[in-house]
Amino acid sequence: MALGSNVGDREAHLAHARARLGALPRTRWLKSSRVEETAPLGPVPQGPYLNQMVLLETELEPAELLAHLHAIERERGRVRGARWGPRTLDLDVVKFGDRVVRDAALTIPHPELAHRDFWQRELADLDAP
Ligand code: PH2
Ligand code: MG
Ligand code: MG
Repeated sequence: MALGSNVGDREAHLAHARARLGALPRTRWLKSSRVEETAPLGPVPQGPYLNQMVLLETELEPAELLAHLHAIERERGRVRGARWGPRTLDLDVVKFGDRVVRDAALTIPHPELAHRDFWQRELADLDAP
């Protein structure tokens, strides 16, 4: 699960997300990566992000997990604006075990997975002992 924030109190948004993810039903917190400040990607001019990866174990289905993620994003005042635009909190499922999901609401693995250096670094953190 990837966390991102580039509006408002970015640390507080990530901390809220970690607390809520750790308390999801039928879900166990395993570990988290470093938090990195990253230059904004994409066509929209915006401020730098804080990004972090967390590893969870869950019995939730991907669509159930996604519904929780959207609720947590809304708790931090997330407004769905321009695609790739600035956001208080973004929670993306980048991998879900070996599951492959391709529907209108959710694509797993995340299409940007191979293209984001910081995600690769953060995933490596989760692999480290
Ligand atoms: N997310 C985006 C758009 N651009 N840039 C960085 N550095 N980090 C992100 O998480 C990010 C982004 C859309 O989700
Ligand atoms: Mg995203
Ligand atoms: Mg997202």
